[in-house]
Amino acid sequence: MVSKRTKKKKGPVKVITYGTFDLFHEGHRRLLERAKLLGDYLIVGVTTDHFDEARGKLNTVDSIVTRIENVKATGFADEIIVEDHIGQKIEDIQKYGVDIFVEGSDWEGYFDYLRQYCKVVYLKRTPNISSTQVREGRSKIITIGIVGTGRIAPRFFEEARYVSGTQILSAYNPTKDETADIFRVRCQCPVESGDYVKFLSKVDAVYTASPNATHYDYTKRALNVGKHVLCEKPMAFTVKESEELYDLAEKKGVVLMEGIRTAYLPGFQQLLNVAHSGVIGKIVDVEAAFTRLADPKSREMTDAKYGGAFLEFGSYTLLPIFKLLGLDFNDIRIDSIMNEKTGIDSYTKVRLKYDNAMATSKTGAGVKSEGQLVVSGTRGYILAQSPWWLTSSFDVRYEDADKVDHYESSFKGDGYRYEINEFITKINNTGGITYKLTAEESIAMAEVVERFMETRNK
Ligand code: C2G
Repeated sequence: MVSKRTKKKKGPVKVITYGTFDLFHEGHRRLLERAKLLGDYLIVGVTTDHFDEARGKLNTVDSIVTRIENVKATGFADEIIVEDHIGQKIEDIQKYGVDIFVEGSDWEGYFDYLRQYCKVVYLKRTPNISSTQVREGRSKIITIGIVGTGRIAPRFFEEARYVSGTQILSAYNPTKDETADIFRVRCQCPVESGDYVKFLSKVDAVYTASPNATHYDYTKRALNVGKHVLCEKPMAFTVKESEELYDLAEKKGVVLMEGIRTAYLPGFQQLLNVAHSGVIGKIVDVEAAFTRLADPKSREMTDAKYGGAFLEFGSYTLLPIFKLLGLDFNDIRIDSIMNEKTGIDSYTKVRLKYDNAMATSKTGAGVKSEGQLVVSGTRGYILAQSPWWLTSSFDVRYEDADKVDHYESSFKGDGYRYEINEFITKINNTGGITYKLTAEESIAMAEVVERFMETRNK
């Protein structure tokens, strides 16, 4: 029986709608205009960057402030709110006493679950206009060539599909070997061999995914002819080389980014922000570990000069250390256990001492340990469990063991899409160096790499 208390609501008819409203266009304007006409009072929810990232919208151009201003400027919204989490629509409808929920017809059916709270209306989407089109019209498609058709290349190729505004045109491999064939067939993408200069001439940017030893050279040659470069880690093996590459990129006015995937993940960014926010007090120690029992025949397990635990995985472990404690360490100690047969370091511990803090990087290739990141502070600590370098969650813990703040963040696919997105965004909008991994941080990594190689060679 329907209770007599379910009576008709008095007052103005309230309508609510949500969107990113990036690069505000006629489709958005018409949606808001028609939404307003459905009632007396229109509430517009504008999404935060963080929420958009979580739902897979990676390349929003305008800041939330601009997006809100643009909605406001239409004059249709009586109230503007911010949408930052899943499930918020249900809360808002009840909180604001909403009568009608409106969304464009591209969402047809998707929000039917809201019908138990209010009326749900899908308005016909304005044809032939979208933020993606405006974005792509504003900035031309950036073509990328992949250097090296090894294991990472196909994964990178697949991830690039999720970033709009870019297209992988071809790959380069010095010889027509088996990896080149596998890549060509799997990705349906041409592979050029032999002439690197010719390959470079056809693309705007390159992603260097060749063996470690060749990163510097391929990167330098690409920068020299004015190509943007996203280079796999480690980009260089000495401070001099690393500095030279960043200077060259600046001189040529192109973007150079070191491809340490973790640096660009929303979850890792959140972890850094939480650590810096003071909730764990002053940061006193950062311990980061990455170990892998890789195929004994693989390059990282056999290349005595450019493979081994530290050169393969050290970029990951140094990243949170430099991000959280900075670059002014005053002492460094490097210890390795060498594999006598292959000549690689199978286990390396790097200890850094700062004025009032310390850090440890533990890497293993053929030695297994707990792969975790622990950031210790004066009020609590952050624990990110393996695989923390593909950050999707972490905990903040305190003296009171019952009190745990758990953070979850979106992590999609292999995680390469976030660095590709940052790369494309930099090329299109701002140029220069990303704050997510600065040239100074990248050069400091090369410094530790250089010291490691000196220590190892002794
Ligand atoms: N829209 C439209 N016509 C277009 C483009 C967009 O009617 N040519 C509508 C969309 O259907 C949506 C609104 O404009 O209702 C905002 O679109 P976006 O900014 O793309 O936001 P969207 O990702 O659809 O966010 O919580 C977020 C919302 O659920 C939807």
